[in-house]
Order: sequence, then structure tokens, then C-alpha cells
Amino acid sequence: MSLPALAIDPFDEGFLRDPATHHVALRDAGPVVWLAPIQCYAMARHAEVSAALADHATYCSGRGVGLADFARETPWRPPSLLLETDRPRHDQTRGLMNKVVSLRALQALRPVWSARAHELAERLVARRRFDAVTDLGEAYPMLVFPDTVGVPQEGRECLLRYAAAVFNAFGPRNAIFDEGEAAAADAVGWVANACRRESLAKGSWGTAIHSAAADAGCSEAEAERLVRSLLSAGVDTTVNGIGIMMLAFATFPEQWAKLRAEPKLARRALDESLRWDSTVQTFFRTTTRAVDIAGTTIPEGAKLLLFLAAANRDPRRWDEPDRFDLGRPTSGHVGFGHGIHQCLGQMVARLEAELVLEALIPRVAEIRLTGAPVRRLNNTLHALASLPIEIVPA
Ligand code: OVM
Repeated sequence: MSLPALAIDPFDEGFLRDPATHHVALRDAGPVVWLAPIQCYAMARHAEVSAALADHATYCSGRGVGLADFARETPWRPPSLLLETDRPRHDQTRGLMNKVVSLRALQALRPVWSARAHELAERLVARRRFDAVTDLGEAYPMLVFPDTVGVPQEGRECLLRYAAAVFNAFGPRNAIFDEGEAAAADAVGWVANACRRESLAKGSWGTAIHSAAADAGCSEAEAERLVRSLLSAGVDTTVNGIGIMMLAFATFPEQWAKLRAEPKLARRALDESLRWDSTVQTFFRTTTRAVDIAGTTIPEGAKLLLFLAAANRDPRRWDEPDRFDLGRPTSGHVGFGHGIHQCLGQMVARLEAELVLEALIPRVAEIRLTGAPVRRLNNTLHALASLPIEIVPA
């Protein structure tokens, strides 16, 4: 089989405004394609994306999970010791982070996080009309997550601009990348300072990371970079995860009714929402050897773009993939990735989403869109700037 060459730039505005439409063409073109405008290979079908994520030895992360090849180009920032690292180092850092970001730690936080969700829901429902992105999707994670990591109060709004810039920087140096970087100029310094042991609150996840990192023989600078991972990956992801989940319920009102009838489904809602419209749309890998895929040889040292969001709607894998359906088994979705790099914070994200829904279920009978959702273009995230809704109180 020859390699289909496509003239698609998955980071241009037309693509980013409506990725799902373009994903169809990418999947149908073949199991692996060549994207001429960005000069790299790509996969968009579930079977291949999932297999590549599972094969961390062939498809490495240490040369960056963006378009930039760290073997040839200077990274935008010092590489993440988790995301942009391979075995054996990765397992050491991941192991110590797993001890801090644990189910046990989250169980302890649950009562406080739940109270915050109820207070916020109470205020929003009283207004009836609100923006599900700014007033809820952004507001809720900002009420619970920065306190948990233990960063200083002053200047926390930097976190959103920082995260947006981090995710833009996985793409090519287009206008979106440059604008994100310019907007985050001050945020980079704020985040660097927030990650220092002296800046972090006692008893926080941040100081716990510093202790665990020191025990594992990491330097202070490495510990700071591990805290940086939480601030990079834990904000814009959950912000948009919650925003898109609200869009899903507004678009499929019968699913809101189903959730109200069966509130236990709240625990699974985020996973189906991520399958339906994945917050993290793409990540790259780099081949460590020549590899044959369906008769095509990808050479060693090649960048390969994995379309997580396209895999999550691949009709070869999912029945009626475009339907948001709380009743479907979501296991195998790659919205949190797959394999050794699978999302460290997935339990955090699930808990935030579950608690937001738990607070809304008894108060909200219906969710209606009052205007068109507004996209916020990002090179990696499917992000929303605004989602105006009106609720019918229960
Ligand atoms: C990190 C990091 C940054 C962005 C995303 C991510 C999705 C991780 O600094 O480790 O995971």
C-alpha cells in the first residue's frame, strides 16, 4: 500500500474551528498518512492510535510530544520530566507523582471540593443564565485546584494563560502559538516562582512533591519542574473538560434527563464527554526505529501525529460515535491517552466533573443553549471561550 499524502494542515484555523469534520477525511485516507504542510506522519484511526500509544519503546516521548523534535530544536521550555521523558527516567518521576496524586489524597479532598461545587451551583442556578465556560468550567477548577497544589493566591489568573501557551506550543510556530506565548510572558515567571518549595503552602500537593522528589534523589530544580507539570496539565484540561461536558448535555438534553434519573452516571460522564469531544485533541510521538504500518515504512526519527479525538469517534471502533451517550461503555477511549503516559490527573479530572454534576443534578431540570458556543482556538486543545446557557430550575 502506498502512503496517502494529504494537503491538510491540522493547525490552521479552518481545521481548528471544525476538527471533527476533518477527522473523517484523515481516518478514511488510511491507517497512516503523510501530512505535507507540516511534513509529518499521522494516524487518526482508533486501532493504530491506541497501538502507537501502547508501544512507548517504538514511539517515544523524549524527543517531545509536539511538532518540535527536541533532538534538533531547542524546546520552548525545559522538557517535562513526565510528559516529555522516556523509560527508565519516566517511571521514576511518574512513580513519585502517583504517590502524591493518589485516590487516597482525593478522598480526603472530596468533602471540601464537594462543598465548593454546591456553593457555586447554588449561586449560578439562582442567576438562571450564566456562561458555562467562564462561570463554571473555569470557575470551579480555579476554586479547588490551585489551593490543592498550594500556589500563592496573588496572580492565579496567570495559570490559565500559562496552560493555554503550553498547549499551543505543541503545535507549529503559527500565529496561535505566538499569540499564546506573548499573552503568557508574565505567567511563565509567575509559574516558575509558584513551583518553588518556599512558595508552596504547607501540607499541599506541591510540598508533598518536593518531599517525594527529594527522597527519590531529585534536585530542587527537578522537583520544581514536577510541580510545574501539575500547573501545566491540570488547569486548561479540566476547564475545557467541564465546559465541553456542559455542551454535551446542552446538545443532548435526553442525556441530562437520564443522568437525573440515574445520578450514579455522574462518575462516567466525563469519560463519555472526552470520547465525544476530546479536550486534548492531539499529541506527537517520535519513532525510535523504522517501523512498518500496513505496508508503509516510517523511518527512524520521524514525527508522528496521533489524533486522539479522531480515534475517539472512529466508527470502526464505536457505534454511533457522534452521539453523546452515558449508557455506552467508554473503556478504550484515548482522551486520557493510553499506556505508560496515560493521564496522571485523570482521577482529579473525573472527581471535579462528578462533583460539578452532583451539585447541578438536584437543582437543574434542563440546560438550554442561549447562543452559539464560542471556540477559543488552541493548537492542541479543543477549547471554548464561551457557552451561554439558561437553566430551568428543578
Ligand atoms: C507537563 C505537561 C504539560 C502539558 C500537558 C501534560 C497532558 C503534561 O508539564 O508534564 O499532559
